[in-house]
Amino acid sequence: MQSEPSTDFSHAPEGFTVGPGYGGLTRVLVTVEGAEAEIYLNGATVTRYDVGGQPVLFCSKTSKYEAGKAIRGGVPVIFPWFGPHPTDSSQPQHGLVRAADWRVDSMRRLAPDAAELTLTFESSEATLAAWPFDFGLRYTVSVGKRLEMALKVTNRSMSEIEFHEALHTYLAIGDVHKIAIAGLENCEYADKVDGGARRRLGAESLRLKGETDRVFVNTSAACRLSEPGRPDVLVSKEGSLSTVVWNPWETKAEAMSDLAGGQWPEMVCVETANALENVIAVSPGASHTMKAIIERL
Ligand code: TA6
Repeated sequence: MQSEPSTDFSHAPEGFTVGPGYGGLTRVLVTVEGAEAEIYLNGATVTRYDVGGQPVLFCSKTSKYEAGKAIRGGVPVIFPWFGPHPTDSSQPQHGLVRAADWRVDSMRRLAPDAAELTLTFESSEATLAAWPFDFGLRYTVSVGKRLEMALKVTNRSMSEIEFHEALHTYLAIGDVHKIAIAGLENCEYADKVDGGARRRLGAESLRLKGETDRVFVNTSAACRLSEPGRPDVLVSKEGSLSTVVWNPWETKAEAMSDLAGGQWPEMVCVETANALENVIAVSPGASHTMKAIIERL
């Protein structure tokens, strides 16, 4: 059963401002000492996380902000399938919730430099028509010196559920040609730029030299993103065995109306995920939590 949506935000704790953002979509602005974040209820998308006034996340200047449309950038939430639906091409790419309307469960000020927003999403007739299982999602976004995002999936159906998921994190960078990503050395990956061919990264950090779309499997390692002249960013995780690295490069990016305009070198996705063989199975009544932690070092 869906509870009534929280729509009265007049008593939001200090540091939270709820109101219309781009496109009139409801946006929660969270401001704490040293950091600020914006979260849209459309898709529960964290679109901005700044530390000391500097953006850690990338969000496209040409993103759509429309109910029911995915926001291009920040951290879209992907569940219960990753990428195209495995058997039904009429289903939306990347699952059912990244453009859905989420609800505010709670807003908590924990300390002068820390605050926490929890959003929820429940299965409905619409989701059951696409994926025949009852579920509840609880998504907690903690804003402070680190950005922590925890997605808890509870199985409310009578049988086991299996799913994929991702926190499709777009990181802000200066130039994709100059970055290195450490942490995936010797990991196996599916190369989606080459039909999903299985490969293994060598003993070196990952450097991007062209379109990159790799699903690294069986890895719980943190990734450290570095670029000359900028502070490193650490992406660590819990409850996740896949890490996806994506940049569409010029030709594909310029063909995407919500990413065009030469912005593609300023982003790289390092995604905390469970994809491919890292499927998650949850018994009736049980839950699984996946957490991504983003920290500028
Ligand atoms: O996570 C990488 C990926 O699955 C790519 O294959 C890619 O096309 C991307 O996500 C973006 O997908 P979207 O549906 O947002 O255009």
